[in-house]
Amino acid sequence: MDIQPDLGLLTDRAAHALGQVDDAALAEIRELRDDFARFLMPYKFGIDEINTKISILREEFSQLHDYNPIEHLSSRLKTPEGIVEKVERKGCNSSFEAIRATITDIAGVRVTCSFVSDVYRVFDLLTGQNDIRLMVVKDYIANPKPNGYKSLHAIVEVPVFLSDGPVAVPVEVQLRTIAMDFWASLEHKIYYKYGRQVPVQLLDRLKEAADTASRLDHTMEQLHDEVRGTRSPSVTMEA
Ligand code: 0O2
Repeated sequence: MDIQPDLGLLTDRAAHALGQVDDAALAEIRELRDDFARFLMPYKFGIDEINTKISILREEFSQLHDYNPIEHLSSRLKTPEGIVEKVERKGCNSSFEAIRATITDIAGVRVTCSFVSDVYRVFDLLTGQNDIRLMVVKDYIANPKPNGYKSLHAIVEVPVFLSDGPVAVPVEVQLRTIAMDFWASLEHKIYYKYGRQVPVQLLDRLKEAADTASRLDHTMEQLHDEVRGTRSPSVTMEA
């Protein structure tokens, strides 16, 4: 069955433009759309695999240690527009093969943890699994970006079992604390609001806010350890 676009949903201009497209070109566009959907499918499954692994770690940790190191788990599949923009920015060939080899953040999972030590613990537990291959690590916690951005980034390869055999799918995993996440989401909004030309004063205040967030992370972790009895109190209690 040939599905025709509902021209009633389009503006006159768009309907007119669509009317000029011949059948062969329309068939090519449909084929490209279907190829893109097929290309993206394993990445979606890669996200599912990593989400399952993180969820298992979270639940097991809660049961065994009565403590949950993972506050929040989210994921996203890069949109075709986002992929095309990155292909252009990187100057890479636009064949699916070249994209597969060059763009390693098509599948992305973000893990928000309570404390910095949890970030490294979850990273070790995930990358220590023997079906996971660690490809790249960027430790922006140990080495923050000049703007103050902090997170631990890992590109991991996870096997996805399709009907014609396994494929290794790269997934970008970003691990950060709640404070780092709060900072990064505001910085991202500001960056886009100003079309990437953020005023210097705002950049300075963002850097200050990143330093404040780091101190908060440090203090909260100290308090948490003291309350759990894994660290002696840093203040002397009055008698
Ligand atoms: P999205 O939609 O969040 O995925 P590149 O990927 O080429 O731009 P690189 O060096 O390969 O850069 O990747 P890197 O440094 O590991 O960072 C990629 C992702 O980390 C970004 O994805 C952001 O999600 C996040 N990130 C990196 N630096 C910053 C920063 O300064 N501020 C904020 N808020 N986030 C950052 P994308 O591709 O930008 O988009």
